[in-house]
Amino acid sequence: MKTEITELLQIQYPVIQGGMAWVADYHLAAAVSNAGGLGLIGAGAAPASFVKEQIEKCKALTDKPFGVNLMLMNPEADAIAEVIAQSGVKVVTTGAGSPQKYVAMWKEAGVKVIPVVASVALAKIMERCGADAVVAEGCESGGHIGETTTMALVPQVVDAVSIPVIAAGGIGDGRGVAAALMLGAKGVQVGTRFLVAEETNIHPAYKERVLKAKDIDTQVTGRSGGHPIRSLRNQMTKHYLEMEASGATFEELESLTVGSLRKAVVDGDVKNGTVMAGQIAGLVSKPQTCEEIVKDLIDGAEAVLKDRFSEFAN
Ligand code: TUI
Repeated sequence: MKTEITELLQIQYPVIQGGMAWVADYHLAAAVSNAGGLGLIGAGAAPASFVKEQIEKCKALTDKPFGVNLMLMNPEADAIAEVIAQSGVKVVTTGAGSPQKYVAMWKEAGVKVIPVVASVALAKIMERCGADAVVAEGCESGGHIGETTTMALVPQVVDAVSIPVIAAGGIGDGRGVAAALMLGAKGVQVGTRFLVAEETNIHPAYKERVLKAKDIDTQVTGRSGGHPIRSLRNQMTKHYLEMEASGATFEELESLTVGSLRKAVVDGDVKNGTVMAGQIAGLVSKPQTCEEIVKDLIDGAEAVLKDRFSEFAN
């Protein structure tokens, strides 16, 4: 499947793995890249030295292009941005803010810059400052989200910019990939389905929660503080939402979530930790290798595009 994104990134299929904090390590990134998509190392809240190490380890596992996701609220964001520019990484994606101040440095180093945006406004700013593409991420996604759904966001971003748009949020199989292409996207970013990949090194209890999740099992905490986070419903989200409704302070709410993603991903505490996952978790029902997942996304999209076309053509 050839698109502007496969051409831009020199990859076989227009499938980008989400840069999930604590989850997306070099094993996962290399496996997705080796499967023909674009794997990402998620810098999350990690220090720059850790990210540098991950990049070197990823290079040892794959000759294909891979990228790094820089979460802009990371206290070492400046240092990580420099590591990305200096270490021969081919692609950077960013989240939870505007990467404007790093774009010139990355472009000079030959890194393709793909900011994740949740609004038309930020997409236009990113295009103006030289981004090569944007990921338009709808609020079906897990983790830190915006306000607009993928179905509404993607075509509006596609109309607003002339760089290629990658759709994210709620895409978990070939039907989602086909729908994204119909909305004008030139590629997809998939997170939740890769949570349960065999190459994903997270606690088995986290994978189990994703595999068992139903359509209505995610909740959004933190709307009151302006940093909404989507995760699977548990004791933590219940307690958080009760406290939020009763007008708890920012500090009181913070005390519930400091270190809580690590608690779920590493320790497997899926009751008190934050089990970030998107609304498509209900569709994710079996663990598979990254190769199987990428193949299913692409074969599924091609099949449904052919089928639906013949169904509606007359
Ligand atoms: O970044 C994400 N998803 C994430 S980051 C993350 S790690 C984290 N952990 C705890 C608290 C906060 C973060 C988990 N999931 N997706 C991309 C994304 N970016 N979604 C929404 C945005 C966004 C939101 C506001 C981008 C920019 C923005 O404002 C830009 C501005 O004007 O500053």
